[in-house]
Amino acid sequence: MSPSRPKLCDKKLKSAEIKLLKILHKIDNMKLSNSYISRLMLPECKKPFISETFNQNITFYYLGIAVLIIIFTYWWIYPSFASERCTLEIPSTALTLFRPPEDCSMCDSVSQVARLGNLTPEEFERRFAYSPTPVIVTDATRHWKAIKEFNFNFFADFYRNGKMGNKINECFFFAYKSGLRSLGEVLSMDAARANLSGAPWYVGWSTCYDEETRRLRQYYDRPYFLPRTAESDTIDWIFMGGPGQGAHMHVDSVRRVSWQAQVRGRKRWQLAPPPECLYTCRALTLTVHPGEILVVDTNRWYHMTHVLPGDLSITIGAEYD
Ligand SMILES: O=C(O)CCC(=O)C(=O)O
Ligand SMILES: [Fe+2]
Repeated sequence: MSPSRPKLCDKKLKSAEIKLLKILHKIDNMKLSNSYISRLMLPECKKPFISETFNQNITFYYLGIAVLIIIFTYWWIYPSFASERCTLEIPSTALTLFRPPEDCSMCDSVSQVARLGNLTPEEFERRFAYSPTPVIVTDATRHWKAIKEFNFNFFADFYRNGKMGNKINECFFFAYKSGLRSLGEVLSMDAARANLSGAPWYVGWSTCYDEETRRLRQYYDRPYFLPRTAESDTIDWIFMGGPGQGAHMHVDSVRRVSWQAQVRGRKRWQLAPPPECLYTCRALTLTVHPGEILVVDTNRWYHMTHVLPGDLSITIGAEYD
C-alpha cells in the first residue's frame, strides 16, 4: 500500500488535535460539563480499506503459495527426471505448463508410418534420421544374436553372471503397473509369473555400466541404416513384458531420437500429436513385429504401447545423435 494514506491520516489527526485543544480551551472558558464534552464529534480518520498489516499478511500469503508451488513442482517433476527416463508424464496439466509449444509442421503431413527396407544411411538421414516423421525399418536385425537368444532367462543369467550385484538396481527402472520395484525383483520373480501365467507385468530399464552395455551389444549390431556419423548413446533401453501390458501415454524429455528394435513379441504403438496440434495432425497407430525397428522422436510424439497377444515382448533400443 502507498505511504500517502498514513500521512493524510496524520495531518487530519494533527488538525483535529488543534481543533480539540481550541474547543477544550473554549469549554474551559465556558465552564461546560464533561457529559457535554463526551458528545462532541471528532474528525474521523477512516482506516484504509486494506490495513497495512492485512496487506503484509496477503503478501506473505502469496509468497507462501508461490514457495509451495515451487516445492510441489520440484517434488512432482523431479522424480520423473530421476527415475522415468526424464519423462514428463501425464497429468497433462504439468506437461502443458512445462513443455514449450510445438510447431505443428512437425506432424501435419504425417498420415501413416512407412515400413521400409534396404535403406541407405544417406536416404535414412535425408528422410528420417533427424526429422519428426516416424518410420519402421523391416530388415535391420537379420543377423542379430538377440533375435534368437533374448528371453526372460537370458536377462536373468546376463545379470546373475555380470557380477554387478545390487548395481543392477542403480539405473533407470520403470515399474509401470507391475508392482515390481527394481530390476533385481523382476529377475527374481517366480517361474510362473516369468512365463506369463502369473500376475501380468511390464517393465523397462536402462543399462548404465560400460561393461554391461558392451556385453549386451555383443548380441546386436548398430542398425545399418543410421547415418554414418551418428553415434549411439552409451546406454541401451530395454522394455519387457507380457500381452495386455505396456507404457501409458506420455512424452519424453530425452536428449535425442531413438531406434527401438522389437526383438520378440508384437507391440502396438499409439502416437499422438502434441495437444496444440490436435486439430492439425493425426494420431497414428502402428504395430511393430519381431525383427522390426521403429524410429520415433519420443520427445515430440506422445506415445503409449500395448503388447499384443502371443509372446513375451522384448524391445531394445538406444538414442543416437
Ligand atoms: O516400449 C515401450 O513400451 C515404451 C517405450 C517408451 O516409452 C520410449 O521408448 O520412450
Ligand atoms: Fe517414452
